[in-house]
Amino acid sequence: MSTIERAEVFVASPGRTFVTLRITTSDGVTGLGDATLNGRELAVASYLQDHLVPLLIGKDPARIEDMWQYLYKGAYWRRGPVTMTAISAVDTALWDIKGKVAGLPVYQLLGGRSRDGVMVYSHASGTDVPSLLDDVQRYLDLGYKAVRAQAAVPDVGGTYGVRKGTVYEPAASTLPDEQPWDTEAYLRFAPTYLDAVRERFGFGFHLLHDVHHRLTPIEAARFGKRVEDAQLFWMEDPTPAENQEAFRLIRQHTTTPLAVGEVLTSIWDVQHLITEQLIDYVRTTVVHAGGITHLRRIFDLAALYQVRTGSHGATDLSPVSLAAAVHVDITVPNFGIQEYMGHVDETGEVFRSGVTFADGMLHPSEEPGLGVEYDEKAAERFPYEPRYLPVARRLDGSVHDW
Ligand code: CS2
Ligand code: MG
Repeated sequence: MSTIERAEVFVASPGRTFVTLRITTSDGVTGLGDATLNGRELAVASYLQDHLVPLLIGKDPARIEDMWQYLYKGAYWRRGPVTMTAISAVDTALWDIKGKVAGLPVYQLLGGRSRDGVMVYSHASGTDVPSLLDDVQRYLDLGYKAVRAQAAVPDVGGTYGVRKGTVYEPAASTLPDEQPWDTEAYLRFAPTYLDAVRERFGFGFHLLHDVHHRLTPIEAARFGKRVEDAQLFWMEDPTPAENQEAFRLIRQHTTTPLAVGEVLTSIWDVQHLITEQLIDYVRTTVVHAGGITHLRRIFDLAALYQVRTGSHGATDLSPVSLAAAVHVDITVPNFGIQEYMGHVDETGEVFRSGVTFADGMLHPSEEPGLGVEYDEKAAERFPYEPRYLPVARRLDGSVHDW
């Protein structure tokens, strides 16, 4: 029987920071898992290196479900982003190995294709409405069928989601950048630029917007109602989702579809959002919600309630979890959309991925496993650079949700 012989944890910053787990079996088969948690990455690296790796050595890599249960129940202290990201990385690496041993791409192990490709959306942004409209045009010209729109709020410095130059990376400073936030200014301005996008480009593509946890439930209800004419594909993270009950209030006031889940890390964290149909899309990911094994559980629960998938896929998710996401997305019956920002060139020097983009869709590699290789020699050229995500403060100086 093949056993797990080695498990290595790599922390490097090729364009941005990624934590990568590589498991190697006694037969020399390797598997990769993404263990990146933007702004708290060393916590996961240590959880893996100091607590999980000693438990992996000598185990049967084929027993994926058993390993998941062993690491989840065996911790005693359950759930949360650090624990679940570490378990996700192990799970994903074992699926990669299983695919390589079987000589099949992972999606074939998950039931095969349900669709020809995985529709994606990217991030258009602007420091003002004209530059936002130019950016939307750019993505439509690239063939995207779905575009997210975010613009800076005039006279308020820190608006979420506005790219600086060619790359969007919010974790950009060695200490948290404190950004001002003015809810009323956002509520007055954001609907106007979403209307401007529809006025310029019409309704022949999907338009998305990320509120990024910034509103109270009643403010989110007001925003959702105001933007109904823009016919959004979704309004994302309208209010912090720890209070799942809040979405009932939003639901009572607006038909704008709701998308939640990128910061949620288990089926229990989205259970009521799904079973009470408080959301339309669930945004949980391979890298933060327990790997392929647990994410499929979440998506299967969602399918029972006609909630569709819409996994997070910003650049702080590595090419490993993006590849795994596409293998899951191409198979699930209730697929909705996949976020895809694309990674910078330096990232591609370290992660060689077989995922391809065409006609507004991503397509999985046909290589056995996930179809991603990690070049640790190249990674040595990009040593770890600690970075923090910003903190938002209201105009009175109190901390707000970033
Ligand atoms: C955002 C993320 O892509 C999104 O929907 O919410 O970019 C988020 O801000 C980052 O992943 C945080 O690191
Ligand atoms: Mg988001």
